[in-house]
Amino acid sequence: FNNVCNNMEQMSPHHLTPQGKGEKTHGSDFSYVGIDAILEQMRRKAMKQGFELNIMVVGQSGLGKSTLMNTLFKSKVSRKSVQPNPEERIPKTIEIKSISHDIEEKGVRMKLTVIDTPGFGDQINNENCWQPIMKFINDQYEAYLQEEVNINRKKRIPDSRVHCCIYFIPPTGHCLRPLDVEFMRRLSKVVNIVPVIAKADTLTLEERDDFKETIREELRANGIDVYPQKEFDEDADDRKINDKIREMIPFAVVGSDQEYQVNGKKILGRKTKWGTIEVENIAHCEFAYLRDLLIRTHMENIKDITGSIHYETYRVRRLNESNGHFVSQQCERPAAQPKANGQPEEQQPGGPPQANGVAAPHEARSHEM
Ligand SMILES: Nc1nc2c(ncn2[C@@H]2O[C@H](COP(=O)(O)OP(=O)(O)O)[C@@H](O)[C@H]2O)c(=O)[nH]1
Ligand SMILES: [Mg+2]
Repeated sequence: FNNVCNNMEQMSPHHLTPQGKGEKTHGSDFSYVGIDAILEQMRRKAMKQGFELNIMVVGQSGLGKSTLMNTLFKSKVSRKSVQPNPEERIPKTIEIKSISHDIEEKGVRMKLTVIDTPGFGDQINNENCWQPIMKFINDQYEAYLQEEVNINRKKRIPDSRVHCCIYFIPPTGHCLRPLDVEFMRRLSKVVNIVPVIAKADTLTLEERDDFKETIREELRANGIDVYPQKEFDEDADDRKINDKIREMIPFAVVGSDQEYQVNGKKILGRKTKWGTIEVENIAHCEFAYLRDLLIRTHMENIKDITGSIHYETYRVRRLNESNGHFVSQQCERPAAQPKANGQPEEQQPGGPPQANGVAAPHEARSHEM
């Protein structure tokens, strides 16, 4: 079957007659169309293009953001393939900074970009400290939009949009701070937020569970919709899987980039006087759940929601803005002007046309600049 595919690729287009594959593999079965082969086509395309994911980390300095990202790269997802390069290790962060890693596993390539942000809320007055982060996210949407509306569009638009923002909650064990609420309330409208409890090894198991429950309640009470958002579940299957995740959020994580030997096995862990915390061991902390959500189970969905909900909201609003501008200029001209193609231009009754026929959900998911 693969051989047939390869041969077909080398042929010139006029050789691509319907007999190509169906005839050979299903000689007598005329009802076979070959739809199942589309999966293989998609797989081959995906293998060629590789995958991309942009993750942003936000939280006060010292909460282990940089460490956790190192953990992600060094943990099983990437340990085999990424050469530990001292320059690539993430330094103490003073500005918003992106670092990309190319990871390859079983022939599948992935570009994982981490956007590390400086300590969020480190100042005495933290009013509006979410603004630079909001601006960064919107700037990436804008860059994508500019590429999209460009007459000479690139075949593949470089995607620097933030697909997901991991928000680090300090392990106080009490409740969310007003700052946490404010940040997540605003940012959850423009980006997928995945909250985590940082340095969960500083809480007892009981404190951890209580804190998680409290945070879930507070998110609900403040109307903060973190990823995976209920309203975007597509069917009952989605709902079942995502409900499980929603019951576990926020993940209580521990990060480390130190390797230790435990029972002859190499593990990433934190060695204490009382023993070693294995970060990838789900009996010890929930780092593995976070990694699985981001990469193994929900990566495509995280990117889908970024494109079809968050970016779309931004796009519709921006195009409506410029459309309004365009219409106001148009009103000064006579009613029917011949267009370049000689057809009279139609005036739309009832105000300005929507940029793409979609009503702008302004109130529901407003993007702030
Ligand atoms: N106890 C504990 N310490 C951690 C954890 N993650 C990082 N640290 C330590 O916390 C300090 C700050 O970590 P860093 O990653 O630079 O924090 P950032 O400022 O948020 O990027 C370092 O000394 C880390 O070794 C963790 O999960 N548990
Ligand atoms: Mg840092």
